[in-house]
Amino acid sequence: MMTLYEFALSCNCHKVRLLLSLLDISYQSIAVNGSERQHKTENFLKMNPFGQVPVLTDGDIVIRDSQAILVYLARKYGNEHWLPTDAAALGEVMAWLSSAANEVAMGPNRLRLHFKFGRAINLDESRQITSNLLNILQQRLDNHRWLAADQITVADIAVYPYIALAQEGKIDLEPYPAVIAWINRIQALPGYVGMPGMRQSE
Ligand SMILES: N[C@@H](CCC(=O)N[C@@H](CS)C(=O)NCC(=O)O)C(=O)O
Repeated sequence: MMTLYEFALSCNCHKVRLLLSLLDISYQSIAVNGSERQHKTENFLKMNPFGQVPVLTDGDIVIRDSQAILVYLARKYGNEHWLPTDAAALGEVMAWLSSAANEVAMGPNRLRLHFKFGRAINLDESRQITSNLLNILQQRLDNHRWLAADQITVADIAVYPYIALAQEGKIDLEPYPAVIAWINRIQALPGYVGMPGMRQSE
């Protein structure tokens, strides 16, 4: 059975939980104790030298990084549509996975860390990155149902949690109706699981 090492309140962990659930894969969850710094212990660092969750193990295979885990799960257990093999389509998915690790992490993620957990950040810079990101998402989703293709892919799953938790970063999504509609589409998927604090579909 697969094992997911995670923090309950981590969005990077939520995206993995979400894909596991959408793919109807059973797994064991190990709650890593952040306040006891279990993610910095020697044993944990053997799995992820960066000392971060999520980490997924599947037999002898150990995968770190939420984007990498989504790719692994999609290729091994998902249909082609989650992670296309066509070069151009795959490139499009990878571009959004990269945005998840960059703009999403530096924008909405940092704002949530600041307002929910008290982390010191450059507020102006994080808000600027977030506003630019949301404008780009709005433009894309205004005339497409999904981020990278005509169907849902891991790109949508990678970007989704921090956007659905925007309110925890004091981000107003009302100016971005296409983004709200996309959140609603994801929440309507069979097998969808959310996490506390997420925007709820109307
Ligand atoms: N790029 C990594 C980032 C992982 C990450 O930032 N994890 C956070 C929880 S969301 C963490 O473990 N923070 C503890 C630390 O960095 O010490 C991913 O996408 O998995």
